[in-house]
Amino acid sequence: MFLTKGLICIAFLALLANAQFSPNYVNGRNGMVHLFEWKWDDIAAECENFLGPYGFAGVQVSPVNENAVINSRPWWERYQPISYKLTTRSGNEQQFASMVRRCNNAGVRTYVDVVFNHMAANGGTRGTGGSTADPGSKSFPAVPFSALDFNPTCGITNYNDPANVRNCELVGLRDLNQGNSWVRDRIVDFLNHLTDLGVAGFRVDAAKHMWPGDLAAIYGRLKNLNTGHGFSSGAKPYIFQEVIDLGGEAIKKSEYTGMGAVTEFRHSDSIGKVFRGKDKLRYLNNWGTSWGFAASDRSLVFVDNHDNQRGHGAGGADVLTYKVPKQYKMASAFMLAHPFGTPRVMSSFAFSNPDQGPPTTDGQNIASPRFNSDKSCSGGWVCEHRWRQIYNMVGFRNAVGTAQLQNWWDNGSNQISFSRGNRGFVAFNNDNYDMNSSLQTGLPAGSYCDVISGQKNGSSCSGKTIVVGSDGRANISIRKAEEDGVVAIHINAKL
Ligand code: ARE
Ligand code: CA
Repeated sequence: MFLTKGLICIAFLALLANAQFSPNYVNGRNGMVHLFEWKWDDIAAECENFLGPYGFAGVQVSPVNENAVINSRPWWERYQPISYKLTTRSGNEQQFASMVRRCNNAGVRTYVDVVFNHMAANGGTRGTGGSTADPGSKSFPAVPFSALDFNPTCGITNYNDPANVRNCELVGLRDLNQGNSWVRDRIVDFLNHLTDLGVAGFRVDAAKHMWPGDLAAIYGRLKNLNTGHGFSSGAKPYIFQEVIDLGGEAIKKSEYTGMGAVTEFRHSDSIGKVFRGKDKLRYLNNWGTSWGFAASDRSLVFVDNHDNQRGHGAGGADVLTYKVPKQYKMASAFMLAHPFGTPRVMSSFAFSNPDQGPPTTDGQNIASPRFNSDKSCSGGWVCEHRWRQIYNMVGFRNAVGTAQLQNWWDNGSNQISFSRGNRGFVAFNNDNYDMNSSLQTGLPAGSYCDVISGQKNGSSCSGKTIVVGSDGRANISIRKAEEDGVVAIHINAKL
């Protein structure tokens, strides 16, 4: 009894020592973007040409390891691993390594979506790196894994039974046994190889479907980040685990928050309901753990992700996506202006069919995004991160830094405003009537450029100019018919 308690205690301390909750961003930067299905060469260029200059701190990339080639080339083939060779439709290992280097040089950290709960499902016999496999007999020779490395065949049918969720197959994907030492070694080698290449952390796919104890053992063996890429010595990979916990199931995110952050799906769900008008904006005055979210440093927050924007995962009618741009930009601006959590911006390709893969040149090879003169994308890429209302809010977040949320105001309904100390101010109108109020901005007197409607260019502003008086107040007007339902000013946008 005593011995067991002692062991548990030691295990817990070891776990704490290895816990990693910091995204390892370069100082002064904030905000991650998921460049879903982009090619490595294109991401490298994006880090240099756009993400670095506009203050983005990180990029989450699609799975890097070899996946099953599925005939119609749906996006989701990348969640069916064939091996841990770093060859996918996004590029090969050399291209990935070069991308990570170039992004780190531009001040942008890389986070890899790592899939190690399972391998490919039946039918996934040919890999993007030329390897072959036979999922039917659980044979993946390019790792190698054989039937001994997998859990017995059963399907996930009951989210109220943790053993069923963790030991059975998610939608038929061959379920690895992370309790097996050979399996653990292969996973640890894979993750440590990525760390050697200079990545800053991992999104752990399907973490809910793995035992927390197995994950703790794996995380405990991860290398420190590569100091040759500018990380401080002793820094650990940032870990954010995909645990969908909207309540009502047996598995709780609290089983995972001791080891890393979790993807906070309640944030996505709640922000969607609020900005769709199903909840009042004034209720946002206690945004954070009161809404059932995990602690701020354990919450990776987002408006939508690659699953729920297309009805996969915990997708539902309330999720906001690029298809409802006004509300989407308002919700994104709120997420980026508010101090809660580690925000991730989704960057999508346009789709009508939820299975549809990214734009290609020939049905097989992924096409590069094309850029318009206003910085937006074309060629099938939506590039929400290149929408002025979104990238300028990343700039806002960097400008306000750690300043406290102050000067909360609301009209009792759907008009709200707040400041971040004396460094930034933001106001929203989601009411069905105009907003026109004198509000406390917390900012020093002067003229400021609204970074939502425009851009500061030298001493002029291409959008609305907001004049803050010596008492810190400004007249804020957002008409209901305006393109955007939000205005934002900050200290770096002073004219
Ligand atoms: C595809 C086909 C399936 C087919 C399978 C095998 O769509 O019809 O059976 O291949 O041939 C993604 C896609 C899947 C796709 C899979 C493999 O979304 O459609 O299957 O790739 O190619 C649960 C999990 C959560 C998971 C979501 C999607 O808990 O981990 O389902 N999300 C991650 C990724 C996905 C990815 C995978 C996991 C697999 O983000 O992109 O799948 O690697 C409740 C529960 C949730 C549950 C949800 C949906 O809300 O609380 O936990 O999410 O229901 O079941
Ligand atoms: Ca599992």
